Amino acid sequence: MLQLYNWSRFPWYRQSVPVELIPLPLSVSERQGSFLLGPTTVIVATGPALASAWLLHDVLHTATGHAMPVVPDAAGAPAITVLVDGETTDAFPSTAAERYHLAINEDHVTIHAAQPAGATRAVQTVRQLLPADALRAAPVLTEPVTLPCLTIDDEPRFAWRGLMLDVARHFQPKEFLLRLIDLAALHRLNVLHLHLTDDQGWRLEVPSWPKLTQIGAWRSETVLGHARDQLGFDGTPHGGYYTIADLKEVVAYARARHITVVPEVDLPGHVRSALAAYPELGNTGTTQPVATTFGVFEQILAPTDEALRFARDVFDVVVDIFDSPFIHIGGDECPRTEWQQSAAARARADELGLPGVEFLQSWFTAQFAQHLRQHGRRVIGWDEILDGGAPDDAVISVWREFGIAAKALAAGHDVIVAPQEAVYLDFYASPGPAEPLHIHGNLPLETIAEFDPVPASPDDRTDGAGHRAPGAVLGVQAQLWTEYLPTPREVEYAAFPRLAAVAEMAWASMDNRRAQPVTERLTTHLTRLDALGVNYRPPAGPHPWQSGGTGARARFDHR
Ligand code: TNX
Repeated sequence: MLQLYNWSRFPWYRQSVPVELIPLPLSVSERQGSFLLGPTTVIVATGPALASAWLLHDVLHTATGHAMPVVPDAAGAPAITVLVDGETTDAFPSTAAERYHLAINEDHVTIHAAQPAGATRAVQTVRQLLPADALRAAPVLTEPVTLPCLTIDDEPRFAWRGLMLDVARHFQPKEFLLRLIDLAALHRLNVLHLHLTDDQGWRLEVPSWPKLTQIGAWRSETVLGHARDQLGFDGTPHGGYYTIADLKEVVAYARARHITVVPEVDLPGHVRSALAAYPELGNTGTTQPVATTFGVFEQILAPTDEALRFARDVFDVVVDIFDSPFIHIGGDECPRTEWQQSAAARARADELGLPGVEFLQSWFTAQFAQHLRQHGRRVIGWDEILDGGAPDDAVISVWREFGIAAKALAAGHDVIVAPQEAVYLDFYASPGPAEPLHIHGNLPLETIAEFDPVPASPDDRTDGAGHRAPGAVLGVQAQLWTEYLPTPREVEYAAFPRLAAVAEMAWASMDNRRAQPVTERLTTHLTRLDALGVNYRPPAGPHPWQSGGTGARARFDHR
């Protein structure tokens, strides 16, 4: 029977397959019938709709092989009309800017959005409504390609829907950043946060401080297996950096998809790569190489005018490259040991009238924030910047635990919810013995699927900071730290499909998520990832012979 009738060859068969969109739109109503993407189809757009229309053109041309020109008037041809009311009025981050309406009828498709960002989100929804094989890099479908008739009205729950990639621990090629932007766009994410500097490598060209990349972008070798196992070193140099032109290209590529690239320069800790290049910026006057192992190091910036000048020079380059209204200054894991041991640091703290050296990080943060404010930008810091007090306008990336979100909100700070227990994709995806080497932890997709990123009582004033109005949850962000994810292959394995569940958390309402759990809607999505060649982790777990990382986890009994 199945051999006689291959139903999947008939377009009308596909219409009866329920659409499985990730993330779930706000509302979907499906109808019978389909719109044919044929050789005479045109895309109608003018003015502020043109950029999204051309994006759609590229998607559909690749999917079908038909040219589908972008024209001002359909002139009777079957048409996809992209209508955008005007230019952007609600600057990022704004959910209103991302609203869209998509209506697919048998004779006509309409995308309508008030602002350009909304129309680009609709294009990504159209991508998911195509058969999965239409996502391949060239047309392979032999049957006519159709879109199912339906109406979607959509708007995200959160304005900040991010993915952080650590390109410092392991340098990731520029081409991979572009691919990741495409994959993020497919999931209607809108932030790529690049962790550009850390102890193990400096990845940002700064012309006035050339040794940052000449020396700081390279390490002699890398620890084998997990750092805590002390298995020795690989003896292989590792490194790389992005030129200013590379990063401008990444920003422009992202901007065309209404994705904001948020740069992070991690200060005043996590700076071994900078200190290897310019030891005079440190507290001890000794030269240490770029770190070859992973963890938290004591070497940090000295609280000097020279260190401030360094930071300002770096941030001046950063604001020239990146159009993000937010600049991440790191601020995590900054031990005070060196400041405590340094007479100069203690003297500086006294001179500044600080109660102790532990307040020097607060002072650094305030200086960075002030400088960036002059450039019209706001700082973001990891939640440690709250210790000793953070500038009022600083946004807090909550990472150590979700509970910190409520405190940061109560103190008046806007918050990005990024806690280890819910969105650290560098954690193990299961406790199974065949998982490739990861950093630690256990974060199954099911946990992500259930997590609600809004604290129960955000204005519960726990720390006496009652004089300010509570901050807002800007949104959610997944983290991909790359200590144990050396190449794009391992990064994709850690990211997918868990990132789909993060995207759903960031976009969809809790009601929709509960009614149609993402865990039950992955099958079609995985065929999309297959078509795109994504090295995702199979939901049933890794093949027992697979060694997807830097070594099979099974060899090391750390779960
Ligand atoms: C903590 S998250 C760090 C990173 C590590 C990560 C590993 C954060 C702000 N700091 O330096 O890569 O844990 O999960």
